[in-house]
Amino acid sequence: MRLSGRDMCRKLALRCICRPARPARRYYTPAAPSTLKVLGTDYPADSYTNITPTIISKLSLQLHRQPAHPLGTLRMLIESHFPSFSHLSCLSPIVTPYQNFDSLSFPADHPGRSVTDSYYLNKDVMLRTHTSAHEVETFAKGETKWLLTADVYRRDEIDGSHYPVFHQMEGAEIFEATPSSMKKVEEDNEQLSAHLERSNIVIEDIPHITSTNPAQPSHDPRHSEIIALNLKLHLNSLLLELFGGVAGASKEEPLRVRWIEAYFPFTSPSYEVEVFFRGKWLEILGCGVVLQSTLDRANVPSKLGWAFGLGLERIAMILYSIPDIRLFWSRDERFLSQFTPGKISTFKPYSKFPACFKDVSFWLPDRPETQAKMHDNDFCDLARDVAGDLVEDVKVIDKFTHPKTNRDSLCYRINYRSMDRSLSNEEVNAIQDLVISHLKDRFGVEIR
Ligand code: FA5
Ligand code: MG
Repeated sequence: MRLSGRDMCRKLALRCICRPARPARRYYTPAAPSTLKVLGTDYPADSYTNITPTIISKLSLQLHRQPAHPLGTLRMLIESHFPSFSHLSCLSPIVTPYQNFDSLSFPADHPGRSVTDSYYLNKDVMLRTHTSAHEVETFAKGETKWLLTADVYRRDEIDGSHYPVFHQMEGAEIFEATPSSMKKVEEDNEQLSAHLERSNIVIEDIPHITSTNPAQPSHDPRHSEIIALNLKLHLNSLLLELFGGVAGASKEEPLRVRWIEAYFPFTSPSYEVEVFFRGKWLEILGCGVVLQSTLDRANVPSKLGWAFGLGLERIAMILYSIPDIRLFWSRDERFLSQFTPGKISTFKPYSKFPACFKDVSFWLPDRPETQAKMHDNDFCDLARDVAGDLVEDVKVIDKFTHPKTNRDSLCYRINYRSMDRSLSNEEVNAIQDLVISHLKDRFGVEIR
């Protein structure tokens, strides 16, 4: 059965912008200082503050700006595919909820706003959860075609393809909504189509506009079609350039790309793109025709255009055969010395060290109905904060409510594995003890 973008996100347990609403309530207040210093500035803490020392330590690393790092090379390769675009990559990750959500027409009750999903310095300042947070300011600066690469932050589950920090590249182009300018876009479309027809790529396309993925009321539907086609053609050519050489795109096995109808609060029509790689469809980007209200807010109401946001780790994991998302953060010379600027090479694993799992079962304290329970993301954040990148994944393995006392019990399994060395059982026990003591302090749980 074909899954919709939303089902696919659920199936893959991806944190997705189209996920249904979850209340923005929190359950504990960590013993936080009254101010916190982040990137040299002091911020007053409040009940929203949930950024952790582990996350703060990532803010200045800027992996996408290190030329030999796979993320740096990938950024440069994509930038060279769009030579006439402005290339931006130095914007601070600290933004306002207005930039991240309101400027993009997110509804007030969108789940992404909640402290369980996003990192807040305080209620007025947060870490961007996507590069789209900079759309309005970039269009307002007068940029009409641009790429913007940056680190983004989401509270999420922990496994081999999810990390609380990852990198996105936003791309956008806007045009005057006049017949002559639209004619130029159509000419561009013809050239791009001719190039793609000569290439070994199979594209499963969908109609640009449908009743469930409509053109915006303020747009001439013919203009919307032209813009959506231009977006698709640009992205198909990019994917062909990136994956064509590696994804088995031979005569026998062409590159397979599929377009899926999607929903984002800030584009319509909207799409997601998946690439078939090693037997699986992998979602690598979201995109669409920019909502006119975004362009109005940026003071360019006479324009219309497209935008996309792609996940750099997802693409780099395929191109370099990097098996675990934590590796991108490794400082180990055996990782870093494998890469040269501007060149994609296959990662050679320097042996996989043994894993060691530990379970922790506990009763949650009784809480009035009105208070939120501890969220899985709270547990993941705590584990990551105590044990850093030694945590490979975290799973809930048991959950039940006692039939008589009505108390909730949870059991989490933490899988520990170092990327660089073997861990001793004593070392892991000591870390697990620390996780348990933080769990008791922060959430008042009773260990079983
Ligand atoms: C967005 O973030 C939108 N801002 C994309 C967009 C831009 C839509 C412009 C329309 C116009 P989404 O949450 O699906 O959408 O993330 C986009 C891409 O980031 C995903 O396709 C995926 O490649 C990558 N991504 C998302 N979550 C993660 C994660 N936890 N780890 C690694 N990569 C991720
Ligand atoms: Mg998505």
